[in-house]
Order: sequence, then C-alpha cells, then structure tokens
Amino acid sequence: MHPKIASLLSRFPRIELIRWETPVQYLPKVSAKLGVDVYVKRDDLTGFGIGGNKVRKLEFLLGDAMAKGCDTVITTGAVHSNHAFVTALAAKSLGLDAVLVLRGKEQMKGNYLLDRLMGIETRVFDVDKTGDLWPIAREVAEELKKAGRKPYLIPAGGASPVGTLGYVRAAGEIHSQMKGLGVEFDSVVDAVGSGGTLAGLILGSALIEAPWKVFGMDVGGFVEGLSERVRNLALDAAGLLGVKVEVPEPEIRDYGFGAYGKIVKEVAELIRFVGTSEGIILDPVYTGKAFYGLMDLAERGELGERVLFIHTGGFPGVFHYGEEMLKLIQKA
Ligand code: 5PA
Repeated sequence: MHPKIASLLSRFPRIELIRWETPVQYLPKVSAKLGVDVYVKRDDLTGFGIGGNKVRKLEFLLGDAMAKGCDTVITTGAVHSNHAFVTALAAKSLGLDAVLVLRGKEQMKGNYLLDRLMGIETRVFDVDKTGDLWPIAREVAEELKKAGRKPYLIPAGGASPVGTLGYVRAAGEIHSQMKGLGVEFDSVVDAVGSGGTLAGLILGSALIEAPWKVFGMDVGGFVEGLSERVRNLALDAAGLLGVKVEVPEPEIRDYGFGAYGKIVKEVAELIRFVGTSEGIILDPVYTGKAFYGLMDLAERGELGERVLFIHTGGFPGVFHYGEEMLKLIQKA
C-alpha cells in the first residue's frame, strides 16, 4: 500500500471485507497475441460474496453506514445487478437489513437468483432503462423512517464520494504491487458503469503521481454525461479527503456495442478466447466489453508496452446471459 494513500484514508471508517491484496497476474497468451504485456488485477477475487469491484466500495460505504448508526441499507440496480446483490449480502453479514430496488423483469437466474436464495428483500419495477429508481429508493427510505428504522441510501453502483475511496485505495495497492513486480505499467484499464471505480482510480493515481494513464471503457452509456460525472465524483472524493489535486479529464472510450446490457458475438467469442487461453472468465456486460476495448486499443498502440486490466468481477452475468451468448457463438 502506498503510504500517502494509507495515511489519507486512515481517518475513514472501513469495514474489512477483503482480507488480502488481490493478485496481479501476467497473461502470456493474450500478451503474445497483442505484442503488448498484459497483466490482470484480479479484483474478481476480492473474496466477499461474488467478489468484484463493489466490495472495495462497500468497505467504505458500510463503514460509513455503521459509523452513522444506520440499521438498513437501500440500493438500486438492474435485476442482474452485481452491486445490488453484494451490497445486500455484505449488509446482512454485518447484521444490517437490506432492501433492493431493482429495475427489469424477475428472472430466476444470475444475481437475482442469488438475491432470492439469500432471502434478500427485493422490490422489482418493470421500468425501462432510463427510468430513475432513485425516487423509489427515497420513498422506501421514508417508509422505513416512519417505521422507526435508520436507513442508509447507496446510489446505483455505489457511485458516491465515499464509495469512490475504495478505488483510491486500490490505486495505492496497485502501485506497491507494481514495484514488487519490478515493472512499470503504462496504462490501467477498467470497465465503466456508474463511474465510481474509474473516478477512484483516477484520483488515487493523481495523488501518488502514478506513472500509468487510466483508461475507462464505457460499457454502453449506462449514465448520461459519463465523463463529467466521473470527474465530479473524483473531485468530490478529493474534497472528502481534504486534498487539492489536479484531476485529469477522464479518458473514456465507448465499447458498449450500442447499448448497456446488449450481448454481442464479438464479446462472447472473446470471453471464450480468454477463458480457454488464460483460465480467466470475463462477463458479457462489463469486463468482456472492457477487455475487448483493451485489445482493440493495445493493437492500435494506444496503451503502451505494459497494460494492467482491472478484472472487476461480474461472474453471475455469465449465467444470466449464458444461453444468449451460446446462440450467438453457434451461429458462427
Ligand atoms: C460494474 C458495475 P462502476 O459502476 O464503478 O463504473 O463499475 C463498473 C462495473 N464491472 C464493472 C462489473 C462486474 C460491474 O458490475 N455494476 C453496476 C451494478 O449494478 O452491478 C453498477 C452498474
């Protein structure tokens, strides 16, 4: 851990959900194919629930919720939301209640199946992708307050300044691991949904003057004005930390293939390639699209000689969309 980041974060309450530094692993086959050294930070192995990036944010979000004496966590997402499931699971493990306000149709697969299996309270609304769940979440909070509860609202994806601290911390972890490996990364690449992961990486990297440039792969216009939103999240998190730092304009590239959650053949084939060559399973909504973007940009020479991909998890998405992917591959 970079000492500057450790010291800046020390005054924020954090619940330790991750008990190790996630490994950084070299990908020999992918690197040979691209002629660029590709490493993966295995944040799919954060180790709580289904793992993934959300666990890093939750360490700080739930730390804040507990410090404020809240007893119920409310958050939102799609029915297939990785964030929603792991948030509720972590809340429950700490003795808190959780209510998930979800968008879409109930389908007994992927994360929704896990929600139900774990007895998590879900409220599902069949609104379209642009439908805002936040007012509904606030209503639920009001309802709980009237019943004498103390709710803690977490925005979709945990994208708040407090949640962003999780990836500020990750930047410090990456820095010390890079030194340990004796290499220098030219670029760090991650999938961008709600933006908190990218915002934290950008801020953390700026704070320690990291040698790498951070690239965010937009997986399908999940939110309007993504670049501005990411920058504002990074600036707000810097405000929280009480630091003055130059936050660069986010470098975001569109690899959404037209829509968030759209399952495409190119990504399904890439998931098969990375799985069968490196033993790493990517998902079709986030990490598969982001890795596609990484390979495309690396081939164009935009990422330098050494690239680090953040595997942000999302494994249940394979089971939510597996049949769809299989049909696309079999058509070939
Ligand atoms: C998600 C998001 P950010 O939301 O921090 O930008 O992270 C993107 C991301 N990888 C990357 C995986 C596996 C993700 O699940 N997921 C959301 C969810 O509801 O699960 C917030 C959209």
